[in-house]
Amino acid sequence: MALAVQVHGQYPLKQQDALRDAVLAGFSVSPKWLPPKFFYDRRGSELFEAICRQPEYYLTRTEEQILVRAVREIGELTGPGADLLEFGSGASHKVRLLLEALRPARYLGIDISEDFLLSSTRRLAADYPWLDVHAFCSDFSQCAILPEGFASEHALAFFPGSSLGNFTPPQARRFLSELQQLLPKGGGLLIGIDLVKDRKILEAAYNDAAGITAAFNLNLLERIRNELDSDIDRSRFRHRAFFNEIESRIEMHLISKTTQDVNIEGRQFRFENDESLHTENSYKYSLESFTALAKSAGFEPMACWTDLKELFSVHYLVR
Ligand code: AVI
Repeated sequence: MALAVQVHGQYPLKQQDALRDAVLAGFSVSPKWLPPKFFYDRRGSELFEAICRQPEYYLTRTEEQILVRAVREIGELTGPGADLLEFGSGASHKVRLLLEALRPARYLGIDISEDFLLSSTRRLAADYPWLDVHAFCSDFSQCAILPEGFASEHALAFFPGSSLGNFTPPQARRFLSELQQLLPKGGGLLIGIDLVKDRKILEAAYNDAAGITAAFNLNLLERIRNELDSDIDRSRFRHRAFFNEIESRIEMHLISKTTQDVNIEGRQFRFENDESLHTENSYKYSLESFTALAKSAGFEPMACWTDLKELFSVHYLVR
């Protein structure tokens, strides 16, 4: 019976150092940019959970509907007793849809947001006393690794939410091939991928009427102000998100409302009026382009499920 969560490895990360290095580097180039992994402090993780409940953000509910429909088939494909490894586990909501049908031997939640990871896995352990629950705080955008002893024989990696879309295509290929090498022969990857669609639907999802995505984007500046020595002021920026059709990605930016100088760790950075800080890409794939990517990383596509409108897809790939 699982009474507690076993915490592994890299925990705690030196996130403050990583944030400082990324801000100093990203603000020194033109166009200015920051990697999206820094969205996820506790407040950012909570805002992301709120985004997932917005009516415009079809991704979460569509993926959940697909998983509910496909779970029995997934269980037949994977069989019981696996190590279930969830990358970017966040609130560990979606995995709950799989647990009863998959009956894994162990669950490992992997996330960059330390306290969020711990509270979510603790709740999971309390709700599923038969499950052996583990937590691994890790920045898998740098390198996909696992605590020792995991995925040695029977493993299923779960990477829901189209989080792969936040990697550039070369980063996505590298991550998939690292993951492929971590899995035992016959090990599987169950992955959610958002699909290219009408620009209106895509842009609405990243510009919800309640302003939650805007708050999520602007929280990055709050985080810089709180964690670094900085006077950056979120009220002097606005949220912008649009679909870049050529690159097949939603881009999120923070736009400076004025010409301003921002101080960070003793250095000064000039933002011109309307200048952008590029904070996120969210790549959208076709079924064919994702399958080709997965194959190029060494995976064999075994099954794929979509909703009737083909908004979202879930793929089962094996090593
Ligand atoms: C986590 N990731 C897949 C989300 C996405 O849709 O790219 C993050 C997000 N950004 C804005 N809204 C949601």
